Amino acid sequence: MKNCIKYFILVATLFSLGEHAFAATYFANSSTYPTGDVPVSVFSADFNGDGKMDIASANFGSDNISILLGNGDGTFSAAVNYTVGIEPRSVFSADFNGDGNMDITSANIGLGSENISILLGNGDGTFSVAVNYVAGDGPIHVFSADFNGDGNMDITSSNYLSDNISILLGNGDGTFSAAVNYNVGTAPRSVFSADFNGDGNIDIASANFGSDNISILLGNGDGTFSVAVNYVAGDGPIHVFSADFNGDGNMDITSSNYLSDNISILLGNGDGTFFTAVNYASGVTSGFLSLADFNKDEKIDLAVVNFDSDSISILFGNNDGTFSSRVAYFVGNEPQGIFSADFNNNTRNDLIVTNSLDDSVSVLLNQTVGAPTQSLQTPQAHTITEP
Ligand SMILES: [Ca+2]
Ligand SMILES: [Ca+2]
Ligand SMILES: [Ca+2]
Ligand SMILES: [Ca+2]
Repeated sequence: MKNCIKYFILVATLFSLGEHAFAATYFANSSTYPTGDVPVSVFSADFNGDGKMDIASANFGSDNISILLGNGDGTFSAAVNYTVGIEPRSVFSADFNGDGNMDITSANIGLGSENISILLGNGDGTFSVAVNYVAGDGPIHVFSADFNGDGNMDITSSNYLSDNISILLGNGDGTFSAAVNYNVGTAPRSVFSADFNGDGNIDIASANFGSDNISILLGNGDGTFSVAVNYVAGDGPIHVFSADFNGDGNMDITSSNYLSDNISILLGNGDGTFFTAVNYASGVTSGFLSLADFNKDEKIDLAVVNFDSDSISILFGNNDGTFSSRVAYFVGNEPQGIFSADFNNNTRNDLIVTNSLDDSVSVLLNQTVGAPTQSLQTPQAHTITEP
């Protein structure tokens, strides 16, 4: 938890560095790699400890995770697959047993599964056989943070069919306590954690596809959470993500809204409450989001996949809570997962996108011209890669 806070302070510091000349940004859709069947979610971390970012995709159609090791130049090794539960819809990485090796978790929504898989990393890019933990009904998304401040990474899942989230507290050895569930809105499609009220306790947000809102659950610091408070978003929110969009030190929220083709920005008041959503057009059937500084102006930007239009949209942030009009890039067929990291070690944030109909991932290398400055990774990546 302390590391999360440290990171958020780092973000605030980077944002305070001031204006930089705008550098034109574009992405080269440089390469595509095969994965398992119907990859719907992707995460990046350094699984083999060589300083080069690797990739994990959750493959809904083949009940496994594909691991593609990065070569550090934007290319990747062929996928190696690991079996998880039935119909994984989400993948996330953190070090669950504190051995310095990145581990993996997936949320498996399939009937007869409805669980969370844990695969411990061996540190060489290989993983143990999955161990599964019961969650609520229809776990569809998974996120990890330290909810009770004991230094062990915990897990939360959004349970699409039981309208709640599960909390599984980590024991620090790669095992987890039984799930405790908290009610949220209808058909929660994703979860995200950050400290929304600045009390040092990690809080949770869920994007509720069925009730068109965002649930906020404030953390008590002991692994328990307050009753959810809901905020209106666009229609059919799929992904919720948090960062400080206006540089006031308060964590803000964004959701991508699948049925209204836009994203919502909800600025945080710093006490766990949020302003009314402001929406920006993002593309047809917007799905998963990734946040990073893509044009190297040290203001956080937003990338989102557009399922039906086979594209992604980038909206550049102005660091005052507003965003530019979208710039679109075509990817493969029916993109679903997206994640930002620097895959070729040039201090620019690249993107990986899963093409669910093509059984592949596309690597989009950031071609921004301009003097290299310090890279700003996504909050998601930083929160989980720090020991
Ligand atoms: Ca690596
Ligand atoms: Ca580990
Ligand atoms: Ca808090
Ligand atoms: Ca803010």
